[in-house]
Amino acid sequence: MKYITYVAIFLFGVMVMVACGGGGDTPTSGEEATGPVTIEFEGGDIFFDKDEVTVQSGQEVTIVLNNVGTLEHSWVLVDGSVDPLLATEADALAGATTGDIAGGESASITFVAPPAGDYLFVCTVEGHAAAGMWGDFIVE
Ligand SMILES: [Cu+2]
Repeated sequence: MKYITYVAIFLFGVMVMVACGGGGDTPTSGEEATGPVTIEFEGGDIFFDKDEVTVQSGQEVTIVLNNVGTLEHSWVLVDGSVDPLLATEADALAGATTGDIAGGESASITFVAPPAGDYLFVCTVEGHAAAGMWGDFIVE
């Protein structure tokens, strides 16, 4: 009797796992992979709180820059071939620039992630990239 009970419980468990596994998993994870994403940055005197982020090509990306310093800071997306120390707002891709944001202020920009590749985000305020205010923006 006991053995049969264990077998019955085991088979029931397998059936539940199969039923659930075939459910909504695939569409949900697909949506999450390409759905909009918001990435929040803290920028201060003189740093970003992140040095690398990764998004999906074609994904709608919202960047929030919270300037927690007293100096002006910016967040500008540029191609990976650009020297971050020489980058200016004119290098911004896909309209992805916050412009110069005063200390204590926040800004939010939304853009569509460019084709897969290696990009950079840079604070284009003079001297800030040289002090380390840039990082890798990876598009998969
Ligand atoms: Cu800066």
